[in-house]
Amino acid sequence: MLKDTHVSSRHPRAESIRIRERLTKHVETKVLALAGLIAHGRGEAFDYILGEETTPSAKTAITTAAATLLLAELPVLSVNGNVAALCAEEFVELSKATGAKLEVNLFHRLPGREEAIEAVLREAGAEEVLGVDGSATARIDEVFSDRRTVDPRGIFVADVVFVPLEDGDRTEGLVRMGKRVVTVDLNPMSRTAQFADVTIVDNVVRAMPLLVSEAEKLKNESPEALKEIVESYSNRDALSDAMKTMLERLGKLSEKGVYLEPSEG
Ligand code: PTJ
Repeated sequence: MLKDTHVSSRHPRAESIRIRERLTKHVETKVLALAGLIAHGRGEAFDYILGEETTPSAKTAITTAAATLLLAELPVLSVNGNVAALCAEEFVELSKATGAKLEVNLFHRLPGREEAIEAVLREAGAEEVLGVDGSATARIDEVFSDRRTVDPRGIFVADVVFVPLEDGDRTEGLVRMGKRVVTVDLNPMSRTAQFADVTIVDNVVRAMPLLVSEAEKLKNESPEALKEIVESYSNRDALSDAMKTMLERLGKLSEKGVYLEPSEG
């Protein structure tokens, strides 16, 4: 396991620094692609504007995501470098709570990365990991990156796929294949956020523990009760709420040009 940061917990940005250091160290272990650092920086910028808090509409999306995974016949959680570095334990817990399979699926399939991510998942308690050891032999049509290769026992046949921090090209490909797509993305304008069926606009670090506890809470509910949750949800409204939260926060900040902590704003 990676050591935590040397920065004092009293530093005003201690948590953010701790996450950055974790990601940086995982570049060395090959779990994280270098581009993963850039992707994280983009996410951080949106999180700053959002207020670094889980919004009420993100909470609704989290409940809907849990219900969608629990209703699925063959749910699969797609794991990339960033999410393996940040929340491998929660992915394993979510997989156990919902019966979803874990599949490593990478945008940057560089030598050694699949194995490094599999090791992190196994260390976190995963018993089965798809998409590794040359098992990603199926293809998603019209996806123009390494993400097109998927495991024929996993994403290829899944009815629901959880693809946090995903690129839009494959999200579109999965939707074209008739799958329901659930994502976590701090950018409500990204193609993935726009094309997914359920978009949780939140930091994956905050969203994952909540998603695990929602799945635990809902797993004994009837299919009818779960369907009601899914049917009453509108992803368009969730995206609109996320954009409004950002706009309103920026509106307040811009009145005085002073940064407000989220609780003040
Ligand atoms: O490990 P690999 O090779 O599969 O590559 C993973 C990355 C993330 C590098 C790859 O999928 C990629 O380049 O993704 P994008 O196209 O940059 O999209 C990532 C999205 O996730 C962006 O919209 C970011 O704003 C968002 N994001 C970044 N960090 C977080 C986040 N959303 C939620 N929580 C975060 N911590």
